[in-house]
Amino acid sequence: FEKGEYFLSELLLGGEIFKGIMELALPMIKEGEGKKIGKMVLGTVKEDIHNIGKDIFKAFAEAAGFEVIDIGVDVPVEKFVDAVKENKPDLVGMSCLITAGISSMKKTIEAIKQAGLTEPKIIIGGGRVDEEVKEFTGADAWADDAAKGVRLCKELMGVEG
Ligand code: B12
Repeated sequence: FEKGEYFLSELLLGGEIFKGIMELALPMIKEGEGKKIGKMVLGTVKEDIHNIGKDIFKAFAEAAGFEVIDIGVDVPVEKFVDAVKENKPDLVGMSCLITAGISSMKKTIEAIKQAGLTEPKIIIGGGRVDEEVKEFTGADAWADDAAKGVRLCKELMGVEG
């Protein structure tokens, strides 16, 4: 879409098709799986409504054996904190594609820590994240692609493979 080789509408439709395929494929991928390797609360941060990348990462994480509690897009700080309190996840995943979302991530991470919820490791992802944003926000890891994100989640959990 940025090089003009395909259009936004095709990306959006592609995202919907991917979602539909994963609904059919995930139960088959998960067949015969052992126990879950970890639990993750995942959402796109406040100010940001992009969901395509989050949903792709979620599908990759579920296929790898994570239980993912998806709390949606434009997620306020308090909703993240409440979801962490309620679900006691091993990991918190935050997706961010717009610059305004960077300060949302920082505020959310600070609020989670201030609430005494220091157990879960925090991974940020999406087009607007890099090492500098990781340092600024206080996250434990960052990834701008889903496969790398899942690898890092396993590393953060101390899981092999
Ligand atoms: C599609 C799109 C939209 C769609 C969103 C549809 C939807 N349902 O998500 C629509 C048209 C609605 C939209 C709206 C807007 N958009 Co928009 N959008 C895009 C676009 C073209 C593609 C994003 C996308 O889906 N990429 C494909 C996915 C698969 O990639 P991804 O998100 O990076 O995800 C991958 C990885 O990052 C990773 N990942 C993602 N999340 C996570 C989370 C974790 C934890 C991990 C580990 C990994 C991970 O896994 C994914 C697969 O590998 C980008 C351009 C770009 N270059 O990104 C602009 C872009 C993000 N949008 C932009 C803007 C400005 C907006 C608007 C503000 C426009 C406006 N003025 O209204 C609004 C947003 C309003 C808001 N408050 O959020 C800007 C942001 C600029 C900035 N620096 O802030 C961009 C960069 C376009 C640009 N070049 O200006 N947008």
